[in-house]
Amino acid sequence: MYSQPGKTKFQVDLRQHLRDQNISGNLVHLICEIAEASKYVINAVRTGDLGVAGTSNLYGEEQLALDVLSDRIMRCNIASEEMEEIFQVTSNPQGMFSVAYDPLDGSSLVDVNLAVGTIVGIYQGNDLLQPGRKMVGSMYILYGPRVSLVYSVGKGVYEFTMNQLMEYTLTRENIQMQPSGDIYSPGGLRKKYSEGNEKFIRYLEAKGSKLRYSGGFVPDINQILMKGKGVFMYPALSDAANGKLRLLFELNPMAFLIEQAGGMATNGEIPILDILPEGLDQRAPVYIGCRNDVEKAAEFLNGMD
Ligand code: FDP
Repeated sequence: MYSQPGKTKFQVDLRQHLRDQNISGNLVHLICEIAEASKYVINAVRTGDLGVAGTSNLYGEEQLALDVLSDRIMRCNIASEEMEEIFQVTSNPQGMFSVAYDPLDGSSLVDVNLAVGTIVGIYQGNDLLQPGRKMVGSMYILYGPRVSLVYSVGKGVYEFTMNQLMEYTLTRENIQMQPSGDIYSPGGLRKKYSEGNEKFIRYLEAKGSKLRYSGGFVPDINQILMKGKGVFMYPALSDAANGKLRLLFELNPMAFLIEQAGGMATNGEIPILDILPEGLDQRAPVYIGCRNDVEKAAEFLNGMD
């Protein structure tokens, strides 16, 4: 399919690639719609006003104007952490999807001109309160010096990069993680870490891992995934038993991608993708990245090391 005359594999566009994946036309359509929305989001990020909108989301967080704007752009048909209702895509009764998305994760970083992203999890049917393993696909879009879209529908992980015509073209296929790595991204205040977490950090430092933390979940995960090595953690803190990151809108989509790439994601006890969510706003501690590093984290947490 990539050998058509005049086309190198780097010129394969997202729609064409998706059509070759043997997935439903509705899912192709949905992913392409989200990709389309991201073009308006990056335009807003690049040119937008940085003022505060003065509204707050379900969790009492103040939204920046860009969050609101990005949410409006993505909202059509989709459920979001910025909104109370669950929206579903109902393109036809046989092909109904529910979508959980974070339109502009790490939006406070826009103020200091660091990378941000959109995170998306896609479920068949109208129920979002299912373990992440039930997702039919997930993706993120990273708004950095370049815009990239990384997705999986359970058939490997692919990266597309936006070209000068604002089209997404294939840049990496079947992305795979190494068994262990030498990068670590630790979220949260270290003085609030448990002893197990503290030991895990000391273990990573002793084995020569470098600290790489931007404070944006999408760029931090993207670095680990594209380099194929490293571990990101946002553990339970002494004053936040479930850490900070949200299961539906942040952790599940990333766990789906990382598992597809041969990595692992756990809350320290069970895989992130096996957690049964009780509410849309549920949070969980997370250790995600190279398999051996994530396993090691669980060992330290459970006092086995
Ligand atoms: P932000 O608060 O800037 O929106 O969940 C949001 C998030 O950023 C993630 O993108 C990021 O990984 C994490 O929070 C950073 O939290 P800390 O500042 O506590 O490390």
